[in-house]
Amino acid sequence: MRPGRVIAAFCSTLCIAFLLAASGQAQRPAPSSIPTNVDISQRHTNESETSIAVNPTNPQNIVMVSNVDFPAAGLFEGVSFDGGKTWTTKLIGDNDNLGDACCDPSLSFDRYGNLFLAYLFNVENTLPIALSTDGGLSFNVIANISGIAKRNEPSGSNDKGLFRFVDQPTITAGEGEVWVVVNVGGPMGAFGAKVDGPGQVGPFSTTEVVPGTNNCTYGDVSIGPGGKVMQVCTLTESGQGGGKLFVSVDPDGLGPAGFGKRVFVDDTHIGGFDFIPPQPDRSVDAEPGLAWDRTGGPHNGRVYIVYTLEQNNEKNNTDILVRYSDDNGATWSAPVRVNDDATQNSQFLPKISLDPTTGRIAVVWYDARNDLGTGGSGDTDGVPDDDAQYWGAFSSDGRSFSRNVQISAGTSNSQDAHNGIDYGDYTGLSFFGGVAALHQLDVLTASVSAP
Ligand SMILES: [Ca+2]
Ligand SMILES: [Ca+2]
Ligand SMILES: [Ca+2]
Ligand SMILES: [Ca+2]
Repeated sequence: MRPGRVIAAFCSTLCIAFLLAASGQAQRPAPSSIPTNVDISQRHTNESETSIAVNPTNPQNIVMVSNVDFPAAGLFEGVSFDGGKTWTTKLIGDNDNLGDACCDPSLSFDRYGNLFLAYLFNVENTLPIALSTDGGLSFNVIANISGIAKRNEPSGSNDKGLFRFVDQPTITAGEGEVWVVVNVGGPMGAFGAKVDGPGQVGPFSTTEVVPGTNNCTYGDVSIGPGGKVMQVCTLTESGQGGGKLFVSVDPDGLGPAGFGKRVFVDDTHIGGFDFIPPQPDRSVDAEPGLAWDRTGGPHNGRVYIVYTLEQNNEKNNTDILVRYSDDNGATWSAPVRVNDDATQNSQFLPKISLDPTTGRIAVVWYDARNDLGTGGSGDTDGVPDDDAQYWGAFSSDGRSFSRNVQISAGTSNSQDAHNGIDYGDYTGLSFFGGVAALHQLDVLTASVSAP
């Protein structure tokens, strides 16, 4: 969660009596092409900032974790073993063995069926990492990183740089590694550990500040072929005027080389807190995401980046763009606009996921295209561009995308979310076996089959 969460948490405690299901503003019956939306939590309160992961050793096993507005300590978790039809649900991190979880969950399965969870505590400025080896039914904290150790010394082995704060961790596993990046109070910190099998995770012994990332945040991390690692972040972490995307690569993963020189990708015109009509209180950042193809397929080694672009600064016509690199991030393709609407409305909070069985990518985002302020299924209030739906598209190469599909059955807005942070700062997506499992604001999940 971006800075401001203390105020948001305070508000959500006060506002609890007013909480309503956010997506209850559905208007006409949804067109039949819209996939089935499942309310996992059945909670009255709103869940935002979801992570979702499909178990590659059993794709019927799907796990999602999200923020909750109440209680103050806790994350909501849903676990399915039937491909998302039915869910076992509970609160975790509510002062259980995961401690007092605040927010910002990030999930990743690896090919051994290990499920990693990174999140933030309510109070402590440390970075907890939890592991589940039973498909998400139970977790244990396997690391609690408290500072940046000297390179190649175990985290916490000296006292250099206890974190002033930690924000928006992202965890990913693959190629016998698990990596997490997190804003560590200015720059991005990156931490990796070796993974040898189910439950066999080494210490997070590679700890470093990514060079050139001061005030660069709200990013993502991806593992490429052979275990190299890329992180992306957006500079600056505040304001509306600009957000420059930079990527950095550690060419040997857990090996001795560190992250190299940063590479500029684009100026998104979206600052760390850019206010747009559908997210007028919380604001949005460009929310860049990475997906690296290590399938061995035709585009093996291609890394994709998704982000939000504001076409003209503070005009609120934001779009979802994808580029790709075939040279480990040194150069990037021209951008492709993924949203295929003809409006000037806002698209925001994109997420990307690569199907490890095919190498295809899925991209999803919030989309206000159907809110022209003239009523109808995409407009709750007669005001243009303040209501959004959830949309998505697929691609096999990052050059062209499928026709966009509406995913959410309903239409919602930041007011109806009754959430201290509107729609939140991100959503969840996991693409596996031709099916994209995703989770959006307030408990709706959907599985979309790629065309
Ligand atoms: Ca390295
Ligand atoms: Ca802007
Ligand atoms: Ca737009
Ligand atoms: Ca409207």
